[in-house]
Order: sequence, then C-alpha cells, then structure tokens
Amino acid sequence: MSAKSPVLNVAMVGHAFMGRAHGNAFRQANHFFDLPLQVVPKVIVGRDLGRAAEAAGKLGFEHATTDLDAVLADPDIHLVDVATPNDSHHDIAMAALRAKKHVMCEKPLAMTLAQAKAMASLAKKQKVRVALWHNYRRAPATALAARMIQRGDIGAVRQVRAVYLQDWLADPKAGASWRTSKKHCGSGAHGDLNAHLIDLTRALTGLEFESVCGMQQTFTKTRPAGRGKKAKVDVDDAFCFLAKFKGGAIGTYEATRAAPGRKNYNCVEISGEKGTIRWNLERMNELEVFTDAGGKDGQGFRTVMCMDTPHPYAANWWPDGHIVGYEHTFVHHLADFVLSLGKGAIGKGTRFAPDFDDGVAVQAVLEAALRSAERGTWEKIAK
Ligand code: SOE
Repeated sequence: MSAKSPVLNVAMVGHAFMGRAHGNAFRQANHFFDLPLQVVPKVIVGRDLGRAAEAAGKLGFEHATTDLDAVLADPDIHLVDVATPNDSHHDIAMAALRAKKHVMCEKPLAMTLAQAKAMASLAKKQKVRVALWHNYRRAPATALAARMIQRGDIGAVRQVRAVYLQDWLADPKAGASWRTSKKHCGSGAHGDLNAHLIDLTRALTGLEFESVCGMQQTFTKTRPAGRGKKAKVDVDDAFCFLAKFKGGAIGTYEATRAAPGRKNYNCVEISGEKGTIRWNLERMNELEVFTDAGGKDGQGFRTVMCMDTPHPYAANWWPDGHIVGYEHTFVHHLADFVLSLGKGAIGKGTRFAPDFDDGVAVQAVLEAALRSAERGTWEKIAK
C-alpha cells in the first residue's frame, strides 16, 4: 500500500469484546499486510456516548457518536462493522446496506433464517461487499487444513467431529446476560458456538449439510440478574446434533458453555478415506495430521507447527517459528476482506468468504437443528 492509497473509512457499531477484536484488526491490518486500501478507524457508534468515546480513545477511532443515522448518511463512511448482540444484527446491517455501505457483521448473522436471507439478498441488490466474522477459518493452521483437505491429502471426507466447549456458564451463580436471553440472542451455545463449527467445517471440507438431528439442555434455568433479582434462562447451555452431509459423509457437533475446565476448546477433526486432520484452538498454531505416508510401520499422527513461511498468513508476521494468537485471526479476516474490496467489481474470483450467503447456510443448519431438538425428529436443511 502506498501513501496515496485510497482510504476505507470504518464505522464500528458496538465496542465490547468483539468490538475490541475488530478494532484491533482495523488498526493492525495495514501494518502487516500490503493492502490496496488504507483502513481508517473513523467512528464508534454506541448507545452511551461516554462509554463509546472511552472505547474510541482506547481502540484508536477518531470519534464516537450515538447517532447511527448520521453515520449512515455520511458519504465518507465506506464500511459499517456490526459488533453488537445478535438481535440488532439484521436492523443495523439492513440500514447500512440501504445506505450502500460495505458491511461486516459478527456471527451468527441473524436471529432467523428469514432475516439472514433478507440481508444476503439486499447485499446482492446493492452490489456492496459483505463479510461475516467467522474468524476461525483464518488461523494459519485451519487455512492450511483447508488447503490440505481440498488438495486431497486425506482423500474424500467421510466424518466430521466438531466440539466447541467453554465453561463460563458452568457455575449457576454466573450472571444472566444478553447471551442467556432468547429475545436477544436467539439461542445459547448453539448460535454462539455451533455457528462457528458449522462455518469452519463447511470451509475445511466444502461439504453441505443435508439433514440434522439435535438435542439441547438448559442446566441452569434462572441466573442472578443484579440487585438481588433473578432472570429466566430460555436458551440452551449445551446443544448437540448429528449431521448427514450431501454425498454420504456424516458428522457430530457439540457446543456447550457449561463444561468445567474447557475455556475455549474449539476442536475439529476431519477423517477422510486415507487420513485425518485435527485442529484445537487452545493449541491454535498446531495441526495434527495423519496420512498414509511412512508405510505401515512408520505411520502415526504428526504435528505440523503452522508458523513458517509456507503456512497461510504466518510469513506476514515474524520469522519461522514465532507464534500468532487469537487476535491475529481477525486481522487475517479483515486483510482478506480489504484485498477482495481492492479487486473492484463483485464477480467470480473476487468473492470474499464467509459472506452473507455463507451466513444463510449457517443459519439454515442452526434453525433445522433447533426444529429437530424441539420435535425430536431428523430435519432436512431448508433451501
Ligand atoms: C463467547 O462464547 C465467545 O465470545 C463467542 O461469542 C465468540 O464467537 C468466540 O470466538 C469466543 O467465545
């Protein structure tokens, strides 16, 4: 990127945990990637001006506001980033799309499949670029896994084993939040964590879901809500489902936020005809690989340390052997999105994934699994 590169002025709506991860990416991307646009963190939009201004100062945005309409009306804002709780994704993104802004949105894309479809459809109509922050596609190790699987290193995929285990809601005394209220989040661990697993396994294998069979459990039915009050929990603490893929592969998925000791254990294992690949977020730079190399007496899982020049993204940071972290996956995600923006008109070969069509695909699986858990039946994935 040269000093005269055009700018990409960013408005970020929301500034909590995901706002901090996105904000860091907006500031870092141009420092480590040669991008066609200079990303400029312009404004943070929040409900409370004081807190938004404090976040703007910390995250390096030029200013803060509570007036989203004014931001959307500003021709000098090019990209709107939605980093808010799930129930506001649709309305904010649709308003930004109507204003012809490029839009990046946190996962899950929406509260329902219908909302997700409306967002994807409007994005196409407005001919703007959109992205969904499924950041785990872009760890060096997961990007390498996708490359290896898609070039045939493990043969045709037969089985997917995916778990995303956390424990921040294992304690019944852990407080209620928007993440435990269906009105604000749609579902609990399912939409929060299975969404990541669905997207990541789609990205790694290229498989599409055919039907699912799910079950869910809420272990803690009410939680402290401050000032001695209690709030009802009407979403899952844990959600498991079986999956049949088009072409005959099968899968198992498990998401929970009540597994003591599991802090952020996002672990995916893909078995093919002739090999297996396993990735665990808690050891995010490592990829466990079993292929039929080495003859019968030399076989075994090997650990690939994905932090060297041949590995995706790794060379943008440090010399071989230096590791990267969780926050780097967001920087990689944004860098690839800006590269896609720089390719001009939307067309084949310039598409960024995951976009809102991928969001629709994830939402369709989430919703089918919820229907299945409610009815106790296998459910086909809606088109
Ligand atoms: C909470 O479960 C959470 O912050 C998720 O919402 C994120 O998507 C995940 O990356 C980490 O855990």
